[in-house]
Amino acid sequence: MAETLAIKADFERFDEWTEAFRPGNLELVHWDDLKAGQPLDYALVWYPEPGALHRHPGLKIIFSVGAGLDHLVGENILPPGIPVVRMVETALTLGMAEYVVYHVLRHHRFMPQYEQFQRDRAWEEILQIPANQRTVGILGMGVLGTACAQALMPFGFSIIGWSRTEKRLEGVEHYHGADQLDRMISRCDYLVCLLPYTRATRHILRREHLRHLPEGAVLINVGRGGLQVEDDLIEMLDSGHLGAAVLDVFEKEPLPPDNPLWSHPRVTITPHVASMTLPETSARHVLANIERCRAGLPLTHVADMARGY
Ligand code: NDP
Ligand code: OXD
Repeated sequence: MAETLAIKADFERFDEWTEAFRPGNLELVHWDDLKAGQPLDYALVWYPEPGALHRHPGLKIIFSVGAGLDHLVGENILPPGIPVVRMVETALTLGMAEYVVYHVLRHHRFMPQYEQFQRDRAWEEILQIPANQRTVGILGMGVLGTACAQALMPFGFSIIGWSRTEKRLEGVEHYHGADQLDRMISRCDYLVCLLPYTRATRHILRREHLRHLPEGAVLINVGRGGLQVEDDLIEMLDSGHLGAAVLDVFEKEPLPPDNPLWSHPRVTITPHVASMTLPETSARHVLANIERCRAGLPLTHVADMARGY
């Protein structure tokens, strides 16, 4: 009998998910069609309700639809003892690299200023700064941070990274641990945040750390909204210490219409779309792990839920 995979994800694309999982010899079930107590082998989920994953005996793996796992944190969300596998897939990785390169280059080439000049019909030049005189810092040198660093390298920027543990990546100067954070931040003309949201990283983008940025630096937060303190960002943007902010994620999503960030002249807002999980490529990642499970091999990209990522 075929094993069962239930999906609680982007239901508008359920047909696409079904097609993508065809090679897996699985019975695919839409989460809303599950019967009470129906046994399940695998679940692919985004924001499951408390208790929902406990109601189905037999679960072998819980797959997160996203790279981030904060949607799985909370009372009674995860049944104990079942491995959680993070989403690591090519479309998600490439999409993030595109977004970050685009916004770094947009600011590096003064496009917000030139767009204003155009609106003003002003023929004005700003002296271009060579990329090798600018530093891009990446907080979180995991799968996505590393891909962004590699995508930025050909332009010649100096790239520095920060993570929890020590790392080596050719072309990147590395910092790690809380003690080295402010030193790393003090060098960044562009600061990209690709940290997961955990107890240790909550509100890490606050004045206490961001005040170390060089005057006029640009912040790009694509990690999670809970990493930033919005009031601190607004104050630092108003004072000019922060030259601009590109924010894809917010503590409250959707961002409420009365949030002052919407109309701040130096803020670019996107609605948590820096990158997206695509059924075709993510099904390959899920199926590869299901094959490993069937073969009794260790799974890849298993989350450490005690650490939070
Ligand atoms: P990874 O788990 O591969 O990488 C996380 C990185 O953060 C690691 O380098 C890790 O350090 C570092 N880190 C974690 N905690 C700390 C800490 N306390 N201090 C210093 N460094 C820390 O995750 P991904 O790269 O796959 O994804 C990163 C995040 O991006 C996701 O958690 C999600 O929130 C966000 N995301 C946002 C999307 C969007 O559309 N806006 C899309 C996809 C993801 P170490 O390597 O030493 O463990
Ligand atoms: C993710 C996201 O975590 O899309 O993958 O935010």
